[in-house]
Amino acid sequence: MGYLALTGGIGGAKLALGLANRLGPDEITFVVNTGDDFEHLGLYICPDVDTLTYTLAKQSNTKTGWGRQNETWQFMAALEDLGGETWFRLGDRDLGLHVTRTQMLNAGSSLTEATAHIAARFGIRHRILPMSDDPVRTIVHTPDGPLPFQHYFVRDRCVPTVTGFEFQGIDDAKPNPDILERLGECDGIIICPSNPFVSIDPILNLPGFRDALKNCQAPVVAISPIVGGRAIKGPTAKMMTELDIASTASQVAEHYGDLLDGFLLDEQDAALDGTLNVATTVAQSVMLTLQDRVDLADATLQFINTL
Ligand code: FO1
Repeated sequence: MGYLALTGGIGGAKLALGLANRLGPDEITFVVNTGDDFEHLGLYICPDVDTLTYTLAKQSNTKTGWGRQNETWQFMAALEDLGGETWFRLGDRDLGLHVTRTQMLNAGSSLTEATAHIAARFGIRHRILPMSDDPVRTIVHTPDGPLPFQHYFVRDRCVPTVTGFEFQGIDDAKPNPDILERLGECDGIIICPSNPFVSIDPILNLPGFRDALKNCQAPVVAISPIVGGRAIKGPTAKMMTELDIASTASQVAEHYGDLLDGFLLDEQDAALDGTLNVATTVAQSVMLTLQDRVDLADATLQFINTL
């Protein structure tokens, strides 16, 4: 049956590409966070789904980690001239994807259907499953009040102090049924090196998801997004500090708790190997090249097969 990989954001997409290089479309399915999604300029934007789509299509802007390569910005320039909102950058080619998805959703397609259509048009054969077809919106709580995720992450550049998170709509959101049926017969679940709070927790907190994970026989392995006390990319370490949690790999393992059967540490945290409440292994988890992504995928799969 193969593996399920839970991912969100740029770090997760990097490992996803390594896994997709190693495993065929029937051997691994990608479950993507949709808590970052928002309606903007009349468009339904799904950043983590799109980051993974562009990454698997090898069309992502590897400098920013999001959006497309070879992009042009005429739409943004025209919007600027007209006094529109340009804090969230939408490239001209990227815009084609958002318009297509928004049209499909307005015509009654599910997010899963729209995502599958777009992935197929990019020639991606692996399944990209939104965590749910129901809307879930991550809200970041700050001393100055709640912020929708993209306002925190992009408009305010992760500057506000985080005091907590809320996943609006999650109590009424059903996990994607395609995922639950796969959970029952998969060989392993990989929690990619994504932000545990805003990329993975929205998936884990879907009603019934955590229990389904616990009940499935397959081992669950997470790759630490924290290396040597720092996040490779994004606000994970800053969030942990602001939440009074030490920004260490061991605290990430603690955060996932008894869900994990294994935890992969970067070489810089090798001293932690064997000291946590969960089985650990050590590998290079900083992914600069495609080979690094494939090597980390290999290390992850080897590790899972020992559990
Ligand atoms: N991230 C930014 O930091 N600035 C942007 O202008 C921006 C635009 C954008 C457009 C489409 C898209 O799919 C992602 C985009 N992102 C941008 C990334 C987005 O904020 C994601 O939520 C992050 O990748 C974290 O998951």
